[in-house]
Amino acid sequence: MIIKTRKDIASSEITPESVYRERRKFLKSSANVALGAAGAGLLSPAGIAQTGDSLFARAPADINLASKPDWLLEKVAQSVPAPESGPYFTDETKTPFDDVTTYNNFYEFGTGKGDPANNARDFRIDPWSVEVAGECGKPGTYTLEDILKPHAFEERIYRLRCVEAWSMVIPWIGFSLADLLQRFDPNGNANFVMFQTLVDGDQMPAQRSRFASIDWPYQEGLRMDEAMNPLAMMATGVYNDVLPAQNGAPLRLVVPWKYGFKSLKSIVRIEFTRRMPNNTWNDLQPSEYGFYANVNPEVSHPRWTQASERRLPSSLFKPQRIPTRMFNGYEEEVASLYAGMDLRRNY
Ligand SMILES: Nc1nc2c(c(=O)[nH]1)N[C@H]1C(S)=C(S)[C@@H](COP(=O)(O)O)O[C@H]1N2
Ligand SMILES: [Mo]
Repeated sequence: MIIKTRKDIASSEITPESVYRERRKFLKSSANVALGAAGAGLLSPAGIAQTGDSLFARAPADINLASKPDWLLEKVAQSVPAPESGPYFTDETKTPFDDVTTYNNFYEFGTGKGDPANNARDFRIDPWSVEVAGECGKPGTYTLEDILKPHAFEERIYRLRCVEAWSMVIPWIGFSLADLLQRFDPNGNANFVMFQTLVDGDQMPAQRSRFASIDWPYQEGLRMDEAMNPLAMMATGVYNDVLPAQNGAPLRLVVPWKYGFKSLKSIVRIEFTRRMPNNTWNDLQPSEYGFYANVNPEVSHPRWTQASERRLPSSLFKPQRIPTRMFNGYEEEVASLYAGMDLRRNY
């Protein structure tokens, strides 16, 4: 049986990808010269952003990685599109590959939107391992291959809403986080699960900076029932390829109903905990970034409204302001997780 998949008509295939990227690179670097000065973001009182987003901070697009393991490429190539009928698909216009991979938040590589793409060129994901710890039956150190091998990959097209009020539509490749967590036999005390990003000052320049105000590792947690919701995804690819370093290679969370900062990149540690874990943004500015961080148009950030968002690509000349939806449009899937909770208090 021959099935025509969405992959067959991916825009990245209409122009050969390398040609497409080279052309964009050229256009963009000319634009940067003219507009670069406008790209410096607004620092918050704490001296660190979630800044208001900077419009022009861009870098050349690339798949930034020292190498891609063959077995991973093969698995990614075998991924199938998720059914269009459910929440794993949207027919909203996808944010182009180039924007997805050059407009990033990944503070380990710098706070500018273009810094991750520029500073992560030779990022190494081979070898990679993940430590699993805490309230579970199968703690230990697992190689990336141990982690990924048993799972069939699928492509899911999700909205990503950053707390800074911009958003994208991204075709991720991966699988439900629940399927991974179950393999470690979380026990009855596992009320939360906590994730940590790699700490490696050799590869991540902001981690060796004396000025970084983040207490590395970057860490985020989810309540166990949130983590087990099938919408929560472990992603390992984007746009039919492995993840570029700037998007969180080789393994990242995608929690589409929450602000982007919960979707932690380049995971090296997973811990099941009894108590609510600390998390990076909440530690920095508790009044601005809560543990839950559910997308909610009715609860403003202290310094800006969350009622609408700038959908990328967007420019000064062709702005795309759209209303923000409750739980980022995934209300049907996740609202029941918060039944009876005051979402104004639990922001
Ligand atoms: N380790 C780590 N993970 C991170 C971040 C970060 O700075 N460090 N930024 C977060 C924020 S604020 C957002 S909006 C998303 C952005 O993901 P993207 O660059 O793939 O679009 O990554 C999240 N994950
Ligand atoms: Mo974000």
